[in-house]
Amino acid sequence: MFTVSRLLLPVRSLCCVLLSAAQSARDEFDLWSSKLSRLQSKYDTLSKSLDRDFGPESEFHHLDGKCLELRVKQYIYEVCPFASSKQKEGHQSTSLGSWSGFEDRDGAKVMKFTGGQTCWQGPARSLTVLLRCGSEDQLISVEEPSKCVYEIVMQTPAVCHQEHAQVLRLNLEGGLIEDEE
Ligand code: MAN
Repeated sequence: MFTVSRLLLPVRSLCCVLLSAAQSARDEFDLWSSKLSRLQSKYDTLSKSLDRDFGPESEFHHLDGKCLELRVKQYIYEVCPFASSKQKEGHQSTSLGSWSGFEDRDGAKVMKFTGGQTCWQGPARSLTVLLRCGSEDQLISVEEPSKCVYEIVMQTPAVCHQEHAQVLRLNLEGGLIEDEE
């Protein structure tokens, strides 16, 4: 005998099949869309890094993401090349400026940080990092030649050239000769 419930049975199971197919399509969509956004953010990070100036031979690349510190008197100075700079005292942190790029000073490359915390009755703090050849990345000294204008000397192998190597070799050879005498 024909009943309405017998007719509804296949319709109900068809409905279940369709619902579960729709659910798995949604799950798959979510999975791929999260993979896509992860790839997008990796792509953004990489293309930002490619856009940045790490020097003609990428000699400054190893400093990206690195921060160097130096304690002078009550302050700790922090320089994060390509990012930020700070003057820290206890729990307080004062911005000395954000990365604004390399500049040329007297024929040498310097790192500039500008737009830091405004000085009382003075300018926005800014920092110039003077670069010297050295075997390790290290901050050497800090000065404030005028109020809230800072200068830090940093040594790094990134600025070492053939001439530096030659001077080292000559010094070493000189030392060896003296030792023999
Ligand atoms: C703080 C520090 C100093 C700066 C004065 C200016 O004490 O940031 O380096 O000279 O403020 O008022």
